[in-house]
Parts: sequence; structure tokens; C-alpha cells
Amino acid sequence: MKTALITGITGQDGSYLAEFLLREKHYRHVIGLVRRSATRDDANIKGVKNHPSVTFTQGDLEDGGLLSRLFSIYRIDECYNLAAQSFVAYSFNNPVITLMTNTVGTVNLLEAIRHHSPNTRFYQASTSEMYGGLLDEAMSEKHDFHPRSPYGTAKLAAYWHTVNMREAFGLFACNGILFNHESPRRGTDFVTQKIVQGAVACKRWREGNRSDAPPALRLGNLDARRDWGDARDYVRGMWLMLQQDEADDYVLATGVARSVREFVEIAFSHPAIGVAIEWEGQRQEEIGRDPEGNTIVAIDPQHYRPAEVNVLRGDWSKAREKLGWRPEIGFDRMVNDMVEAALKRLQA
Ligand code: NDP
Ligand code: GDR
Repeated sequence: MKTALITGITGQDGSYLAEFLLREKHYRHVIGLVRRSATRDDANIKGVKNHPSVTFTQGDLEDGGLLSRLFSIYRIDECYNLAAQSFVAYSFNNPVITLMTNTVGTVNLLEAIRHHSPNTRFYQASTSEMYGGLLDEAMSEKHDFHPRSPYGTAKLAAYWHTVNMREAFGLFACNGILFNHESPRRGTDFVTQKIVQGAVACKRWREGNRSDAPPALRLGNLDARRDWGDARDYVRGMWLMLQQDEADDYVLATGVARSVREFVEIAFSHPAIGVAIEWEGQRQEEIGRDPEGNTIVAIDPQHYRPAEVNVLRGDWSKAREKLGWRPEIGFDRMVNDMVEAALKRLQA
């Protein structure tokens, strides 16, 4: 019968975590921090919005005073810090906002815990972006970090602050170093959801009268490779980290990396879309055609990053051995669920 605070509850992970804690773990109370100027609607939290055990409280991670008040008002057993400026590409042009939320926000939260609620267990949403993707091998908790974006540097500072709070003050503070994870609730800026939306737009065009040009999906680096898991598995891993006897840091991943190009091919070949993409050309001139020769995918250099993370693949053996965690939802089901949810939204 625990109480949890979730920052970022309107996001992909926060919304699944809230459902998991309430429905599967029967938490007494889940408190969700929501910004007044939220950038999205409440679609993700529809399932818990009217749940009697949920309280939404308005606030921003940058407001340390508010966070302190929360820990004074409520007896919070677990705090999951999922709020972030989470879009890597945006961080290159907005490094200060990214630092304020992702680093200063985390420090604010840890200070509130240290001074007002030192027994609260803390989960920090750390990321595979801290590794930087310079080595093509499965990265574990033992590998060095080399972040390649302002997002990555801000998250790395928050990672070390979390470790320091554990070592200096004995807080139960854990880092989950999570590799990319997706779901039907993934934001539309991220490449997987963008591809899925593109596939659905293509289907609509193919089924229409085709008077307009086909809606070409404009992407950046098709050869970037990511270890894509499913968010619904990963929130379970976050919870497991806070149930252990000792605080520690864990990688959650699947161990398999796939390219953006493969993701395009798989999403478009979903039976409801039914397009086998054929590639031609090189680099910025490369295009993906449907079997009738229409341009379905094109390259837009605007989506190239000033410093790219070429490949990320995770070694999740510590999570398997110590937490008993494993990814259960396979890649194909994840893509399938994303496509079907996008089609359903189109029909609604
Ligand atoms: P989302 O972008 O879907 O959600 C981010 C959440 O943070 C939103 O609810 C957003 O609210 C909130 N938020 C942003 N800025 C602030 C702020 N200043 N104060 C309070 N709330 C804020 O992210 P995900 O759910 O995908 O990811 C969850 C966390 O895990 C993030 O920290 C991300 O960096 C990290 N992560 C994600 C991975 C992934 O593959 N998904 C992998 C590794 C780490 P609003 O609606 O107002 O924008
Ligand atoms: P990422 O996710 O940066 O890994 O961060 P994203 O989906 O944005 O990019 C993945 C890879 O795809 C390439 N790419 C494109 N990306 C976007 N967004 N749009 C495009 O058009 C496009 N074309 C190619 C990118 O260059 C990149 O290599 C996600 C976020 O959830 C972070 O918060 C999290 O920490 C990491 O995953 C792990």
C-alpha cells in the first residue's frame, strides 16, 4: 500500500508506469506532476485520469520550492523522475532549457528528498544516449560514457548526481540506463512514431483517388541503429529497481539493434499498409519507392544531427540476474501495436 510520485506522468513512460502501479501493484496513491503548460493533451493518461487513487498536481521540475512542499505534504515511498526535455534533436538548439529540466530539475528533486523525505526511494530516468554510440558492442553498466548531444550531457550530469546522493547521503537512488523504448504512446517527434504515422498517411493516399502527390516521409539518417524495446516492459523494470534491498544502476535493453531503414521496411510491410519499399540512390539523394515507383520516403538533411549516435545496443544481463527482468514484448509486436493504434486513431 505505497504512495508514488511520478514526474512526467503525461509522457509515454509515466502514463504506463501509473497504470502498472495502480492496476498491477495496487498502490494506495499515485501523485503525478503535470505542467500547466503541458505540451500534449491528456490522451496518455485517459486510463488513470479518473482513478480514485490518483492525484494530479501542477508544477514544473524547475520549481524546487514546489517539489519540497510535495515531499512535506505527502509521505512518498517512491519517486520516479521521468520528466525531461526528452527530444535529442531539439537539445542541440535548446541546450539551456534541456539542462534546466534534465539536470537542474533532477537536482531539485533530489534536494527535496534529501531534506524532506530521505527514506523516499528514487528512480532516475537515465539513458543509453550517455554512451554516445561510438562503439559497436553491447553496452553495460561498466562501459564508459561519451554523450554526443546536450541532451546526453545533461542526463549524464543527472546520472552522476543520483550516484553521488547515494554515496554521500545514503539515499536509495537508482539510475535506470534505458535504451530506446517505444509504444503506441510514443511522441510524434521520435523516429518510430514518425515512420508509423508516415505509413498510415501512405495507406490513406493509396486508398484515395491519388489526385495529390504521395505524402513522402522525410527522414534523416536511415542507417542509425537503435536497440528498440517496448515501454510496457521497461516500466516494470523501473519498479523492480526500487524493490531491491540496495540501490544500484541497471541497463534495460533487448540486446538487438536495428536500423531506421529496417524500421521503415517493417512498418510499411504491415499487412494493413502492404507496401514493400525499394531503395535507390545514395546518401541525401536516396529515396524509397513503392512497387509502382511512387516516392514514399525521401531524405531531408534537416533531420541529420550535428553529432550522430550511430549505434546503441545494450547488455541487460545485470537486470536479468539481479532483478529477474526480461523484455517480453518482441520487436514485431511492438511495431504492430504502434501501426494498429495509429490506424485506430485515424478511424476515430
Ligand atoms: P516523454 O517525452 O514522452 O515524456 C516526458 C514528460 O516530461 C512529459 O510528461 C512532459 O510533460 C514532462 N516534462 C517535460 N519537461 C518538464 C518540466 N520542466 N517539468 C515537469 N514535467 C516536464 O518521455 P518518455 O516517456 O519517452 O521518457 C521518460 C523519461 O525517460 C525521460 O526522462 C526520457 O529522457 C527518459 N528516457 C526515455 C527513453 C525512451 O526511449 N523513451 C530511453 C531512455 C531514457 P509535457 O506534457 O508538459 O511536455
Ligand atoms: P533518440 O530517438 O534520439 O534515439 O532518443 P529518435 O527516435 O529521435 O532518433 C533515433 C534515431 O533515428 C534517427 N533519425 C531520425 N530521428 C528523428 N527524430 N526524426 C527523423 O526524421 C529521423 N531520421 C533519422 C536519429 O538521427 C537517431 O539516430 C530517444 C529519446 O526517447 C531519448 O529521450 C532517449 O534517451 C533515447 O531515445 C534513448
